[in-house]
Amino acid sequence: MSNEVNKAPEYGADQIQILEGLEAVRKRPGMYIGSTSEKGLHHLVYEIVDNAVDEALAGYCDTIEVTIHKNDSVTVKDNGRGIPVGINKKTGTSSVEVVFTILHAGGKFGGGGYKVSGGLHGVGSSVVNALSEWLEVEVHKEGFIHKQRYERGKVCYPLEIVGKTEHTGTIVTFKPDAEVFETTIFDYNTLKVRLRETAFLTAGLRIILTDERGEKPVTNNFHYEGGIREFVEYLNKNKQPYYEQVIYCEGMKNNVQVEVAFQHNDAYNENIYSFVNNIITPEGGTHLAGFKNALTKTFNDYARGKKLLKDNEPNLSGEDIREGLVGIISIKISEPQFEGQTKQKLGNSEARGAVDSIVSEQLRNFLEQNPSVARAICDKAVLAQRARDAARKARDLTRRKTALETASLPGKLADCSSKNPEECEIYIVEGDSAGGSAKTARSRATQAILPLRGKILNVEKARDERILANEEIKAMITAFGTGVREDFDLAKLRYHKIIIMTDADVDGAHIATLLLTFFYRFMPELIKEGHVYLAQPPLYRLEKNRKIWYAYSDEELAGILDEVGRDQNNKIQRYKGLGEMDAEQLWDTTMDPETRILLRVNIDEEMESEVDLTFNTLMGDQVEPRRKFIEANAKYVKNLDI
Ligand code: 0RA
Repeated sequence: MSNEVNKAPEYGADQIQILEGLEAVRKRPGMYIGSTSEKGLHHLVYEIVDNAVDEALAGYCDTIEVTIHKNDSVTVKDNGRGIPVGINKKTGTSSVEVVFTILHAGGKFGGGGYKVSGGLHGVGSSVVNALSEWLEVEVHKEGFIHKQRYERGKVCYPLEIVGKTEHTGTIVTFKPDAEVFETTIFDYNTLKVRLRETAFLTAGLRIILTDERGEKPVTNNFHYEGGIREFVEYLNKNKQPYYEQVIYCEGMKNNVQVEVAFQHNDAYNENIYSFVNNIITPEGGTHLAGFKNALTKTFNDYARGKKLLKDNEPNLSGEDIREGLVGIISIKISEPQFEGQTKQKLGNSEARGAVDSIVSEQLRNFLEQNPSVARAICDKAVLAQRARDAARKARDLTRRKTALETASLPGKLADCSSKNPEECEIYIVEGDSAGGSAKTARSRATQAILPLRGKILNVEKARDERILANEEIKAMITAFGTGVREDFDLAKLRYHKIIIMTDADVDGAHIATLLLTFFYRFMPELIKEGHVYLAQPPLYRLEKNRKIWYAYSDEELAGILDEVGRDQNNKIQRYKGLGEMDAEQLWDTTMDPETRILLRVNIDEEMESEVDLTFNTLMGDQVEPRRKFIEANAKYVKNLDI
């Protein structure tokens, strides 16, 4: 055994500073991992995984195993070279200890010090350590197993040798500190979505996720030799691709490593996800701008050169070319700069040039070599251009018309009397009869009712001009007051709560999904800012000895029956729809702000690619995934009114 490794810990000046560093993390965890909510909790896992991914990017690791244990601790195991175990000259401790106890500059969310993948190992490990009840690291390296344990960031014993090994790699197990986090229970699906994404972004890397908490372990194995090409195929799996190949460009320029993959499908919306150092950039930035510019320019040049666009015809717009486009842009850059209010937008100008020039050159070659694909995309763009022209003309017409009619509110809307949007809510109600009851039941001052007839148009399957001509959709847009897409203005929102109230059955769930899809595609800010809710009508009414109970699930009904006794005095009614409730019942169970249950719909920006996929899965014919989605994406909020 080496003496070096077994030196007693020294609590010199450096050590004290170290403890103060990790104390700072414990005092203001949000600064280092964003938040102490469920989101921050999951970030702990990503921090450790990202270090192992760096080892994979360096070419030394091909498998990462992530395991959630029964006691809510998590193990991340990689087969890389292992964190160096030698003594660090500056601190006199092992490098492993340095990695886990010294706070590296800035911290991921603290002022500007963003993390860099591909080179700077170990950033973030100390933050995870500081925020864990305990953390154990095992390094397999140079024939030995080296181990160290920490509790709330403090070293329990110096790195010690605990056995022999023939392998190399790093195994980190940690238990998040319940004193720090609002919850310490990991959500399998959240980790699954993120780790699948990480695997797509790192071609060839295998990530195995296992959950040991249930009766039987559950496991997922992510491994994509095709990398982001397979990511595009995955995102397009529920759609009809417009041509067979996924178009792929890669290269390195100005110290920016660029990878782009895309493919059109026969739908109308565009879905491009951009990443910097494997981290999603929900607001895009220079890399995305470079890609869009290259695409627009290259296709216009090609279409002109091949006379697919006549001299007197205008250029295709970027939007025309991107209709139905699914794409991934992944760049690696050593010093990313993030801008914008949420620091989610890439600002480095060299990224724009690098992506633009690599995509322009390689796409031009691709189009020359694949004329039938090139032709198909150009034809699609020309069609999109014509449709957009027609839509513009139609919109101009309606704008002029509404100007004359002074933009009147829809006739079916029973508006509330208050003009203060913060206290106003609008119920979007399935069916005229339920709409009638809701109008009678409502609190007129603050609750508006908009009944919808039948199913609304599926916006996944129609072009904008048809969608915006649809009566139900027009009624919602006018009632909300915000406008849509680039005209959207949240400040004009007339109701701060938009509440979808549909029957508690399969059709109701379908209508709710159609509405959510419409909001998501045309006014996503409504959902992101937390203005959209689902009402929860009861499933059962129980009457016994002139007393009444309502149950919102089978379990709840069973609970109530256990309490009141199961005998023939029970009168149980199962509601098949809102229409079966009279106004008073509807008020008591579903609309009274004092007692109702609302589910707030939220979208995690980090999960957007999955949300998008879910939306088009949901638009298929299966009912079960649709219900599950709605349940998973809406969080219970009771008596939201402050
Ligand atoms: C620095 C240098 C070397 C490896 C690592 C860091 C390393 C860090 C982590 C974190 C998680 N897994 C990791 N695997 C490796 C190279 C050491 C050498 O050259 O032997």
